[in-house]
Amino acid sequence: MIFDLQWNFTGFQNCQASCPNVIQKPTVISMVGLPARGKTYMSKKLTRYLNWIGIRTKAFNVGEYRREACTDIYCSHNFFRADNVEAEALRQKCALMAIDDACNFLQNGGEVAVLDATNTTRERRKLLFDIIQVQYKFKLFFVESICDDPTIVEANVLEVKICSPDYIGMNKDEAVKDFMRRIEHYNSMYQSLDHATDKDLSYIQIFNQGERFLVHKLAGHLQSRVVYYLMNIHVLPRTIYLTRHGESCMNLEGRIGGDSALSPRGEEYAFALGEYLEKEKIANLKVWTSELQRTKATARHVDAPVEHWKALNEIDAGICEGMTYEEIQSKHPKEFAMRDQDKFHYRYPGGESYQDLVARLEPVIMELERQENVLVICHQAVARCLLAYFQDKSSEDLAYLKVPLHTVIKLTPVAYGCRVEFVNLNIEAVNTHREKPKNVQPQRSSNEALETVPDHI
Ligand code: BKS
Ligand code: F6P
Repeated sequence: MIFDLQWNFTGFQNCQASCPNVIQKPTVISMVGLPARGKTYMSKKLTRYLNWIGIRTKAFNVGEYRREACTDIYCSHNFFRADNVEAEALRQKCALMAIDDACNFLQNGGEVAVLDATNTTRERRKLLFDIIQVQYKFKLFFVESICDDPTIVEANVLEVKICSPDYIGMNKDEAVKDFMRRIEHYNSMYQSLDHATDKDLSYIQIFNQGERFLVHKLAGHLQSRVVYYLMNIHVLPRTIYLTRHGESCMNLEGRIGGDSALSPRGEEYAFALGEYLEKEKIANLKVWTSELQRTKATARHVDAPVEHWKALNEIDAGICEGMTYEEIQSKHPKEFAMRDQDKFHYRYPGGESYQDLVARLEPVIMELERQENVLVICHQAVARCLLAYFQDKSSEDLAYLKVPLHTVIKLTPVAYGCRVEFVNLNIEAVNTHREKPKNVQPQRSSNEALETVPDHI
């Protein structure tokens, strides 16, 4: 297959948020490792991150193909015995179906496919290489998780494996026992990636949940971003509190942007936020605000060290800063209509788009991944972008997420995702949410509109 201009253009469009000038070949990221090594955890988390930064990514879980293909319910670990010829044929078939779907995805605008399977034999990895790299000419990057600490493996089995559809109706101890035997079957055939044998492959080996890393033949920008991300994540229990500043004076007037002070009710919220966090009794809490006075004032009663991030400042509305939506609609009707058309990509003249905001917030997300308990005090558009990352929301939904004033969003990691609770601190505030209007009319592009019908006429 040849990557012609057509493909390049699509690829360019899809990844422009993260890498405006780089045109990349599609990549398959293939997990490697015994069961209960965090492969699904990494696959899902990486997929969520890459999609959020604007790289079209999808995970393909071979276990799900197996459960689909086996009409009978899962019976036991015996399915995974090395000498179970019939089952092995079925498992091979499922792997091939997943690879096929992954490659189809990449031929139809996808940029990264994550293959979530054990891939623990050299033979299976050779098959992957022959199809993905030789036949399709895609890039192939292996991510191997190696864990020799039994307490880590056990924590994984207890947290995610015994709740799997394979074990519905089985008691907990039996399920654990069965799963441990399943791991043993894989272990009897396991061949780790190896410096001598796999000298031409691109891969990362991760030991004991990121205690140590070995990176081999890193090939390109995407792979280095994947490695950087994996080196920053952790599995420690923690809570992230996300909130907007208390109601501001400009909120009261319905004006966007600016750097106004808190309203009296906003001050009340700042006080209530301090009380709420005191009750939560969070060890080593850190507070991050933007550089705007309304977020700094909202942090005033929280008893924890505060850091100010320029990257957390509200979306820059350019020529519309300080206006109400009504004023924008009357003074810049074309612009106003265009924003309703495609709110995520729309950039205010002289200002920013939500897409710009995601790029600006990427370092904040990376640092949040590294941290433990953090309270982030920010703004409506910024909070939508951060929440979209944690909730795995598409860019179409992102710009319309509901993030009301005077509400704390509590984010706690659970299994493969994140629990989200909205805690309203019961202090009245104006509503700043503007719904997407129904029946949005198709618009011409910005340049066209400006050339033919100038705004001031
Ligand atoms: C529930 N988990 O290396 Cl960079 C419990 N389990 C634990 N071995 C996990 C996932 C869901 C996460 C990782 C991991 C694991 C067993 C593991 C993990 C892997 C790589 C990195 C960080 C964490
Ligand atoms: O209205 C408050 C505010 O934070 C403005 O400063 C900002 O321009 C706006 O919300 C972002 O929300 P939306 O993208 O829905 O206009």
